[in-house]
Amino acid sequence: MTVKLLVPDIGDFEKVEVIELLVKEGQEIKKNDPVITIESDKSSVEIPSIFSGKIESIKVKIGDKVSKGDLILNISSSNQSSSTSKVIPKDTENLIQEAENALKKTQEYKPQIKKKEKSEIIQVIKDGDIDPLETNEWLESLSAVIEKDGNQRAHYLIKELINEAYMEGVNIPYTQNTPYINTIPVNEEKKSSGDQNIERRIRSLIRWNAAAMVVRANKKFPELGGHIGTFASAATLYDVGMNHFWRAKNNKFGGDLVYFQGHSAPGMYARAFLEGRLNEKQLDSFRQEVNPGGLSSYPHPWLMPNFWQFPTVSMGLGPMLAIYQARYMKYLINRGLIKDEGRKVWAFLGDGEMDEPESLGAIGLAAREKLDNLIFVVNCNLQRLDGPVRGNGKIIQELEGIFRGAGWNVIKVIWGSYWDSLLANDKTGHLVKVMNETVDGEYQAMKARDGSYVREKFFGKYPETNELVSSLSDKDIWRLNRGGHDPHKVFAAYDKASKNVGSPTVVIAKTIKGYGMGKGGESVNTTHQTKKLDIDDLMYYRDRFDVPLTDQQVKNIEYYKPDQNSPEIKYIKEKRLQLGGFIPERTTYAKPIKAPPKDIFDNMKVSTGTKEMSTTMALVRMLTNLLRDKNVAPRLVPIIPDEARTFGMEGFFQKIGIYAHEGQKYEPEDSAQLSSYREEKSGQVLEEGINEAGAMSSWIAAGTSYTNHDIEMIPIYLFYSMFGFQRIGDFAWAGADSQSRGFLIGATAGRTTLAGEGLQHQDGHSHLLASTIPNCVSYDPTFHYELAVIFREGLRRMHEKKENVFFYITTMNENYSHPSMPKDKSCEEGILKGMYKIKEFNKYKKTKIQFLGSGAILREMIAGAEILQKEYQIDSEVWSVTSFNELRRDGLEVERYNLLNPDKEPKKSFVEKCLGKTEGPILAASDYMRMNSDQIRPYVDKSFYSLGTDGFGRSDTRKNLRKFFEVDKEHVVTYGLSILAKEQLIASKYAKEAIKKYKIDTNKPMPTKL
Ligand SMILES: Cc1ncc(C[n+]2csc(CCOP(=O)(O)OP(=O)(O)O)c2C)c(N)n1
Ligand SMILES: [Mg+2]
Repeated sequence: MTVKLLVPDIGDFEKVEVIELLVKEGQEIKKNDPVITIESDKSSVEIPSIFSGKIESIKVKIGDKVSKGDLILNISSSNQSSSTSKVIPKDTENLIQEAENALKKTQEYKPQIKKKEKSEIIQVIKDGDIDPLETNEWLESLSAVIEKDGNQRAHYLIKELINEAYMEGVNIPYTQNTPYINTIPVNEEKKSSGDQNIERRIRSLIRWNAAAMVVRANKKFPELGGHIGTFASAATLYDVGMNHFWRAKNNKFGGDLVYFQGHSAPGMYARAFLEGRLNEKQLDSFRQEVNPGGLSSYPHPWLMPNFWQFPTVSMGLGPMLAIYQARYMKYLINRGLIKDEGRKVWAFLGDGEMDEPESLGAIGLAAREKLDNLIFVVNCNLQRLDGPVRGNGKIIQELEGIFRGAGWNVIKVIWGSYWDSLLANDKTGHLVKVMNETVDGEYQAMKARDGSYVREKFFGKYPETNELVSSLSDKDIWRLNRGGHDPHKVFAAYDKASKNVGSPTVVIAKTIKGYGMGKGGESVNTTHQTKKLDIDDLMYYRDRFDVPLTDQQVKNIEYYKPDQNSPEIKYIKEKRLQLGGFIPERTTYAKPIKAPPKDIFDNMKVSTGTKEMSTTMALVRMLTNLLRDKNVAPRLVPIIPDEARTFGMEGFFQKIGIYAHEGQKYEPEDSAQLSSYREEKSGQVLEEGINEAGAMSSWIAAGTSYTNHDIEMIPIYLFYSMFGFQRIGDFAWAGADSQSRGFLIGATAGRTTLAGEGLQHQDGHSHLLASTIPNCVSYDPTFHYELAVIFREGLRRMHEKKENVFFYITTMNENYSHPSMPKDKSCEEGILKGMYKIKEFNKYKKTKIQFLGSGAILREMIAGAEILQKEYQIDSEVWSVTSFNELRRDGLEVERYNLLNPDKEPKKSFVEKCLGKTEGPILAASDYMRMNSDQIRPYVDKSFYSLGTDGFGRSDTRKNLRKFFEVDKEHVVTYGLSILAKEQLIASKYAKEAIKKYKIDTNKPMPTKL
C-alpha cells in the first residue's frame, strides 16, 4: 500500500528550506527514521517518517521551500497498523479528490505522545482509621475544649500532642520544626556491629596525626596555614562513614561518591596514612605542593589526581555539585548507560557554609527529583570563621525547617548517648524546654567553659532540670556529649539515611568546633584559625584521646602509626576491604570515544552560497549531524538553561527528548507540532531552567563522568555568553580543577553582535575570563568551517585522546553567508593554533597593512580591506584570528624558552611565523575588549594597534553599535589610514578625509566613559 508522508505542523514557519535529503528512493526505512532536514532562518529540524516501508518516490529536493501539508515522499508501507492512510480509489476524479483530502487529514504528523497515565484515585475515605469510635471520642474532646476553653487552648493541646507523638517515635512532620532533640528515638537506633573501643583508638590516632601534620608544617614554615578545628569537630562523622558506609569503586561496583568538606582535608590524609596510602614524608609536605609528592591544602583533583575527586573548598560549590551529581547519576541510570547499583552521593558541609546561596539554592531540585541517592551531612559546630553561625538562634532548627519545607528527609543528631537517660527522666518536659530555649551562642559558650558552668547556665534555668542532674558531678555533666561526637548516634543516622527511599536526606549533626583542643581552641571564636598548638595544648590533646606517645614524642610532635600487625591497622584495613577499597581515590577505566570521521563535517567546509546563517545555527546543524554518528550520539549531553529556542535547538526536544525522571505526565500544549516539548525518562537533553549555576554543575558532572562513572560523556552546555564565566566563574574554576572534559558554548556572544539586548547581555570579555583558566581552550570563530575544525579537534583531544582540557567556543546570532574553507593545507593548523591568512589584497604593491580580525569583527575587517584597496590603492592581508588566547599561550611559551636558552637558536612563536615576514603595520580587532587582541602584542616586532569594544554595552542596531565602539568597516578604514600615516607610509590627509567622509566625531569621548 502506498502512503504519503507530508510535512507536519512546524509551528509558525512557512516555506522552510529543505537542506538535506537523508534517504534515497528504493531505501527501506523504519518509522521515526529522519527523512529530510528543513531549516528556517533560526533553526534546523529533521522530519521523521511516521511509516515503515520502502521509499517509492521523493517529491522534494534540496533548496525547495516547504510548508505544512506538502508532500515529502511516497512510501510503500509495510506497517499496516501504523498506516492510517486510505488507498486512493482510481475510479473517478471525485473519489481521488475525496481520498486525498481524507489522507491530508489523517496522515498529518502526529508525534507519539504517551497517553497520560490514569492518576491513582486518592482514597478520601479514612482508610487508616482502625478505630473510628476512638477517633470520634478524640474529636469530641477537641470540640469540647474549643467550646469550653477556646482556640488557644485547643491549639496548645494539639501542639503538645504532636510533640508527645514525636517523642514516642511518630516521626511524621506536622510542623516545620520538631523539638530540639534527636530525630531517631533511642529505641529505633540501629546499633553498629563495629568494635567501638578499637574504632575510638583509630579515631584518636587520626585526630592526632591530622593535628600534628598541621602543627609540624607551621612550625617549619609559619606561612603555610592549615586547619585543626574543622576536622576535630567532624572526625566521628567521617570515621563512621569510612568504617561502615562508604563503598569504594572497584571492578564490581561503581562506588559511593563523597564530597569532603575542604578544611577537613588533614583528617583524610591522616586516615590515608594509617591505611598505608601516604607516608610520613608526604604528611610532612602538607601544603607544600611545588615539589612532587606534596599534599594539597584542600581537595584538588588537579593537584592530586589519583586521590581527590571533588573540589569543595570554595564554600557552596560542594552542596550544589553534589546535588547535580546525584541527579546526573540518575540520568545515566534512566538512560540505560550505567547500572542502578544503589550508589550514593554524600556531601559534607559546614554550618557556616550553608549561608552561601548556592548551598541551599538547589535543594528544591533534589527533592523534586526524589534524589534518594543523596545524603548531606551538615556539621553544625555552631561556628564559622569569625564566630557563631547563629548566636541568637539555632542553626540546626533553621536548617531543619528549610530542608523539611523543601521536602527532604531530615535527621537531627543533636545529643549523644549520655543524654539518653536524662531525656528519659525528663517527666516534666523541662529539659526539652531548656534545650529549645537555649540559643547557639550559649551552647557555644558552655563548651568553651566547664561542667559547673553548664550546670549553672543550662540546667540551672529551672528547678526541675537542676534536680535532674543533682546526682551528677560536674565532670559527668561535662561528659554529656553532642550527637555528632557519638559514633552510635551517627551510625544510626547514617543507617537510616542510606535506607531512605523517595527523597534526599540531610543529617544535621551537632558538634563542637575544635573538639578536644581544650584551651588551645575548643569552642572558642578563634578556633577556625588555630594552626599552632603549644606543648601544653598538645599534651592535653594526647591525654584527651589517649594517644600512646611519650612526653618527649609529644614535644617532637611525632606522628603515631601502630605496627602493621596491630589490631588497629588490621581493623582499619579490614573495614575498607569489606567496603571495596579506599576512599577517596580517583581512577578512570572509561573507554575513549572515537572522534567522528572528518567528513562528517564536510558540508560545513563548502560555501553556503547566498544562504545566510549564524554560527549558532551552524553549530546546531553540526550537532544534528553528530547525533547520526553511532559512537558519539548516545554520549552527547546537551545542556541548556531555558534557551533552546533562542539557539534554534527546539528540534532536539522531539529528536532526543528532555530528561525528566517522571517522564511526561501531561500532553504538551504543542503536541501536534514537530518540535513539541517532549519530556521523557530516558531523555537526553538536560533542560535546566533559568539556572546557569545548575547547568554548569550538570556540565561538571557529565564532564567528569569518565572518572566518577567510568563512562566518557560529551557535555555541551550552551548559554548566553555573558551569563557564562561572568556568572558562574567559580564553578568553571572548580570544573577545571576537576579535569572536566566537554564543550562550553558561549552563544549570542560579542558586544555588538547581540544587538538589542543591552548592557547586561552584551559580552565583551568572556574570552578574557576564559583565558584565566589554564586548561580552558577557547576560540572565537567567524565561519562555519572554522567551527567544524575546532569542534572535531575538541572531540579528538578530549574524548578520544583523553586530554584534560575543555573547550570554550563563542558563537554568534548574526546571519551571514559563509565561504568555503580555503584550500591551503595549513589552514586547518592555523585555525587550531589561532590564526591563518584568509584574504590577500595585493594589487598595487605600494603600501600594505596587516589586518587581524576575530569573530564577528573579521567581516568588518575584510570589508574595510576591500575599501582600502578600491578607494585608496592600499594593499592588505587579512588574517582570521580564531583565538588570541591560544596565540598568547604559544607566545608565552616560546618567549620563555628563548630567554631560558640564550645560547640556542631562538624559536619562533606562531604569531611570528605568520606575521614575521609580512609588510606594514598591524591592526587587530575583535568584538571584545582591546585587551583580547593586545594579548599578542609582545610577539610581533611591528607597530601594533588594536580596536575593540571596551566599555558598557547598550542596545541599538548592530550597525550603530559597531560605529559607537569603532569596530565597523568605516573605522577600520579610517584607523587603517591613520596608522599608515603615523608610520609615515602615506600622507595624513587621507585619514583626515576619511574622518570627514565617514562623519567620525573626533570629540566623542572613549566609549568606556559613556
Ligand atoms: C566562597 C568561600 N568564602 C570564604 C571562604 C573562607 N572560609 C573558609 S572556612 C570558612 C568558615 C567555615 O565555616 P563552616 O562552614 O561552619 O565550617 P567549619 O570549619 O565550622 O566546619 C570560611 C569563611 C571559603 N573557603 N570559600
Ligand atoms: Mg561551622
